[in-house]
Amino acid sequence: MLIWSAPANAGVAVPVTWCGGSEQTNVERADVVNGLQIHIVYAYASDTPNRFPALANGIATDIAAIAAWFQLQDPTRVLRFDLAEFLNCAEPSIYGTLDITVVQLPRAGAEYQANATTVTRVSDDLNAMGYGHPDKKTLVYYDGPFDNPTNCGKGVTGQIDGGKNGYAVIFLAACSANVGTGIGDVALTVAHELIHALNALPVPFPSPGPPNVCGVSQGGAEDLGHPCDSATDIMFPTGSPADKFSTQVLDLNRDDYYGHQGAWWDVRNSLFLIRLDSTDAAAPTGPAAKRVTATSVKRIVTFKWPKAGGGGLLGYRVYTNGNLFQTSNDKFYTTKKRKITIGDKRIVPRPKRIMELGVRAIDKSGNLGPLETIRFRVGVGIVNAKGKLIKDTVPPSSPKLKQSQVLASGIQIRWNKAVDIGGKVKSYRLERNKRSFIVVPASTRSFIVPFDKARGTWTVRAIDKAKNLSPRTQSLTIK
Ligand SMILES: [Ca+2]
Ligand SMILES: [Ca+2]
Ligand SMILES: [Ca+2]
Ligand SMILES: [Ca+2]
Repeated sequence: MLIWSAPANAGVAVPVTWCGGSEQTNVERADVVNGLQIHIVYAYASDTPNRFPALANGIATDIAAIAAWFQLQDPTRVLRFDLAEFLNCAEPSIYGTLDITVVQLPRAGAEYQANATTVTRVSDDLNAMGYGHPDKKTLVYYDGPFDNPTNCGKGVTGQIDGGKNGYAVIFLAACSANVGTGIGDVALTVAHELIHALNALPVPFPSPGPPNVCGVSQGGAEDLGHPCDSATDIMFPTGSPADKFSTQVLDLNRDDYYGHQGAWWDVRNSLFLIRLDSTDAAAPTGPAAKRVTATSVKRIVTFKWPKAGGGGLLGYRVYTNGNLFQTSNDKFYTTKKRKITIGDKRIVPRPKRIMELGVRAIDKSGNLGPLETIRFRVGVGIVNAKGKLIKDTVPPSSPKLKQSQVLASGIQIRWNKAVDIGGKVKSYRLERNKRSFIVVPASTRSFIVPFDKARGTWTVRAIDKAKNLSPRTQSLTIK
């Protein structure tokens, strides 16, 4: 468990040595922090030198300075960063253990350099490599050519959850040379873009909205994404290399984007912030992996899971093929249900296709329980990484009743065979008034009910080897 505490010298840059040393990896390290978090990527164009070894300590120093400043602005909150476990690390600051991944981008710098498309291209390429997890915002230090020397970064607003749009990108080529000083425009820009990425000041706003956003009235362009009332606000549209954290504030007067009273999104509620005012630092337990399961009928998939433990449970986050099942611009996605059905215009489960389904519990302080995922082959069952069936969870199709016949010995109920895509039909269950009357082997597809027992409503269900029961046939009522 990590202990978060306000540094005594908050607001002053303290050099941090990154514990990874020269270690570089382009895949994320195992998570050690429970909660929605910010992951850092250093990404360089394929024809640009990798400067990460020279920048690593500076990135960690800047992040530590940002966190210290943030906590000074609001002692009840601090940004939650993705940390990793590094052995034999002597650095006392937890920011020495930031999980920073190093990615050589697939394209040459010329393809990233246009200001209008840099963020899209960089994030698309990182998403294709597996970044952009729904529980993470991604802070990218982009190193490569960039054609707007006055734009040091961009944070994407419009989405409060993490995921494939949850990016803040720093354009190192346009920033001044003070990366890693913990002061000056680079660290301030990182803070500014991260706050945007936590969805600060997304347009449009309800009316009334934030009172101080830039507009024609302030003598500037119609820039509703920033406050214009004071250059000391961290979200002021422009900065200078001489700016310092000690003179910057998080939402002057607390009326525009942080801790305000308005009806629009408040960054202070972001679950990417650790609640230092909460006594609940424990992650939920469960849901138990063994009982996370899915089944399907035709093209409707039902995904279900057992209850998680731990106090203050907010609900469950559900993922389909690596994306949140639902997203919203003004709510973090959770459901209190323990089952969802998938199959509409948005997601069409096709028979035999594999879907990856995941679930994890989240509590009111933003602590996340373990992520449990299964791979489900529609119409078949749960499969392993190679696609091999490990648990048949899907019942056979429903058999169809045929015309029954009156014989000398009784009434013969007849049905057509059912199909089980992943396995085999093992038997049929003849039911009277929805209760089992007899189970017969799969080779049998008729049964003669003696006249004295024939009164009632009759249905048939198929059973597969895993004992899954099909839906009922249409019914036959004998009076
Ligand atoms: Ca990680
Ligand atoms: Ca304000
Ligand atoms: Ca908890
Ligand atoms: Ca089956």
